[in-house]
Amino acid sequence: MAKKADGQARIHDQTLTRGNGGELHQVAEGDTPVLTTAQGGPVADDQNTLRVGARGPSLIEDFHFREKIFHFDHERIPERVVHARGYGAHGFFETYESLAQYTRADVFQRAGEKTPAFVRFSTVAGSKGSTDLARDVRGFAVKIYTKEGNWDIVGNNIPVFFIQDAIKFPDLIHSVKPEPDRGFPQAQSAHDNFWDFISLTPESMHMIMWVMSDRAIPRSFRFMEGFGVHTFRFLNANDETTFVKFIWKPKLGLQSVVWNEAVKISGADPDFHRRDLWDAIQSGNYPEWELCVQLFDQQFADVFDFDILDATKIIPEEVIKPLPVGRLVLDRMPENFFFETEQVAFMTQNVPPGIDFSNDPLLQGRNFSYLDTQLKRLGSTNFTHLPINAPKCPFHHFQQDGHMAMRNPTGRANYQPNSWGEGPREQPSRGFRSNTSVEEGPKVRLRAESFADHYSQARQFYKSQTPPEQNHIAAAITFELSKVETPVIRERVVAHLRNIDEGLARTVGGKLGLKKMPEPADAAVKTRTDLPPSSALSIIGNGPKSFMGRKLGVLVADGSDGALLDAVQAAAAEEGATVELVAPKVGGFTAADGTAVAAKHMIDGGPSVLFDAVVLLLAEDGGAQLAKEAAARDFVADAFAHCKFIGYTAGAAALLEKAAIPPSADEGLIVLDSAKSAAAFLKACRTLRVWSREPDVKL
Ligand code: HDE
Repeated sequence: MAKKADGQARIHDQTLTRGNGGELHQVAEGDTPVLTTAQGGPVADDQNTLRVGARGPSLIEDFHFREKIFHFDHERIPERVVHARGYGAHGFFETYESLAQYTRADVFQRAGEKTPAFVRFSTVAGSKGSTDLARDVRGFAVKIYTKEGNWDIVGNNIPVFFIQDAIKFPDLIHSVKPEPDRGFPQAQSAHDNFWDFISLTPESMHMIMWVMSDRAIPRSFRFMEGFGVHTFRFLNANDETTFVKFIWKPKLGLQSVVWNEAVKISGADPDFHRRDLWDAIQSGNYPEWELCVQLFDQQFADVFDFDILDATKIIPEEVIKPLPVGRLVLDRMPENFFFETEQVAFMTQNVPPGIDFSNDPLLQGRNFSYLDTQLKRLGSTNFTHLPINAPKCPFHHFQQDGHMAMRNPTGRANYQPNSWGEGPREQPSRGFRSNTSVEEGPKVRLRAESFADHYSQARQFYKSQTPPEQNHIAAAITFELSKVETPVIRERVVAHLRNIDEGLARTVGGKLGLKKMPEPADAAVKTRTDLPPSSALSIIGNGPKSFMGRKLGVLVADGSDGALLDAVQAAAAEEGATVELVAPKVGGFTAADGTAVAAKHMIDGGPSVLFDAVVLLLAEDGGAQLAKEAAARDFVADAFAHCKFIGYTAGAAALLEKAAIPPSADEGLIVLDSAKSAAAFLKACRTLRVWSREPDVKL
């Protein structure tokens, strides 16, 4: 009998018997628990409603039916107003060294200590059921269950944001969500409302460079960075403060897909990112990130080129080197998606003693919003009673009652001070203390002048990209604006681009077919051209050092060389990569030596966009046969167009020819004829893509 963690048993081995009407009933026997109503009453028949005669009307007296349908009708809770689509996993955070010098946060005191954590990754704009590969920012929300309360770093995979003040958030989100009159497009920023808002909001320009870059189409949650975005504060035991920014760096390096691939993945596997995380954790390949901090003091803040309270700015890693302080490992999937991932409630205001906020107006607004949203979504002030949200350290307070109260406070005292000697008391020495910075000034609605430069870091980001990445940014903006139906909006965006990079503006303007370039947008502060490129900003420059954690798709058919397949699989295992076989039939194929081998996908269900590199392991007959099949030709043509490494046997010649790929087109096409060549191929795959091919494929 399979047991669930909560002690309930799953029903799987019941006896089948025939009911009165001849239909099959499953009857509990032996250890199998008896099906009951929610009130615990045993159920005799779960197949038929109570009715008058076999063909008569149903009776409202049927409390079992009524309860079952009532509960079903209320299964959905409101989806998150943003970040609705997400996927989570459990793990732990391990502290490298004591950071007592900077913070008294308990989680940073002892080297080697492991603290439980839960992470939820998400897209922002799409509904709960939207595709994983939408062009979008990814949420990267981490809850660390420290011994002094939950610490949530509710971050994104992009270190800056669209707006500088929280009051603009509803406008931003309204503009990107489906347009209200027509109810579309879903999970897309490529439409008039979004670009209208953006073109009228110059502070968004730095973020726009990031979301139009490949950062917005990651290959996997496992291969993306996470950022706390805002400046926070550390407070040590003496209440001395240090400013801090948080960055998660993936152990397996950065990787994204290309846009044409993203579009096709959305069709082939809308759950691509979920499945990837699930597969990795279930197979024991636990994803890992290093937590890095950028630490600085007021003196640095005073001289830095930009305002450290402005969430549209980064502090380049070359200016303040990120210091690794711990690692996050995800090693367990939730047992139930709804119970944990859907009900988890992250809140920026969840900080333990030793961590505090800065005056970033975006962060201050968020600290208000996240508590509010939990009540709407989870329906009760008691959402902290849910196991996923409850602290794992002891907690005592006098909050009581409310909807769905799950705790049973005992004793007479539900207030303090009290004369009964009961209940918890404050502890000034251990408790949370805010930093004591002196704040004064007139009550105003005013954006600081130090927030006024909207283009310099946008330019720095663009200039820090490799040529293929710059091309992708231009292509993405062109694509998005091509979906914008109002010409003046397109022109306004190009006018902003002129303040970022003239070449980029001209490329986009040219590809859009603008008759005449617009004047550069009015800028409050002239774009700085002296900011040095930052190599940390490029994905290609921060890719993996091996093919570890990546997936190889091997196209096989009857007659394929089994020994060579073994060699490819061994070489992939050596790299730490996984292999999936794609065959004309999912039942598998018969290798040249007569062995029957099972496949994971049939060709239609396993297009090459699902893999990081592919092998065409075909005998001559198999190659000739597949050359006639559109799905097989697409498999090869897409792998080539997406600049992937392609290993192939001589038998694949006909297929390559039909897919219009010259066999020795470039160094990414590698002949496989021995175990040695298989190993060399897998080694070549480490660079992931043959970017030199891209100008020729002209996607
Ligand atoms: Fe959020 N955001 N946000 N956000 N956010 C929410 O809280 C909000 C912002 C982020 O996996 C909501 O529980 C405001 C920046 C993540 O459950 C809501 C502002 C960053 C998640 C909310 C921002 C984020 C959310 C909706 C402008 C990156 C998903 C559901 C000031 C640093 C967490 C919920 C999860 C979710 C408000 C801006 C990250 C409505 C008002 C900047 C990763 O409270």
